[in-house]
Amino acid sequence: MKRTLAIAAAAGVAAVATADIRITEWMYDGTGGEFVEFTNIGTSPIDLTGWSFDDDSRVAGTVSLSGFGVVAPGESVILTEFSADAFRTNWSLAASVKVIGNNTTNLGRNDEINIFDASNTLVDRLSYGDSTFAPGSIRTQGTSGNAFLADLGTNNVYAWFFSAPGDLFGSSFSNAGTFGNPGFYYIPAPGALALAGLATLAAGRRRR
Ligand SMILES: [Ca+2]
Ligand SMILES: [Ca+2]
Repeated sequence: MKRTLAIAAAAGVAAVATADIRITEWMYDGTGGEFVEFTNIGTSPIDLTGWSFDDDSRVAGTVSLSGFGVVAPGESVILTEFSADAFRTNWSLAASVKVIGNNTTNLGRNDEINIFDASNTLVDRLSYGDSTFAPGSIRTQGTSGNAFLADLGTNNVYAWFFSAPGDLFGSSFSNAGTFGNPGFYYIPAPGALALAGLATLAAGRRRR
């Protein structure tokens, strides 16, 4: 394992940790305050003490995420340029939703979201830029972007789509008129996808 990491580092390839924290939503600009959402998609609590965020400069330790503390399975937490209280008020979030506010390492139209664990190892990355290097991908200005579970952690911005009324993520308008679903991520129940697959298969058989 150590040898693998050393080889990856020597090759300039970012090693990706196995911790189950993923980038699950982002809005790079908006009067509701730009934000990034991280979710524990695993089945065990994860302590984010010592973890950090950076944008496209990719420097571990730039913005501390220690304030999130232990993130429970399924829990979504928020990093935003607003104050934490203003953000919760804007999106009508409960006080229990963890928000780290006043982030000054802001996101631009073409930028990157990086999270690092306490060992400064990259855990997840999303590179985006609808105009520069990913033409045709979404521009999350005032409306956030989401991706489904299977597409998380792949750094494929084309798998991301706009929050929409009635979606599985419970999207709604903020007081400022921006649209998204900070504080919640939709994780299908175990077996739900398999059941959906079987239903599709059965429907196909009936058609035949
Ligand atoms: Ca930036
Ligand atoms: Ca969300």
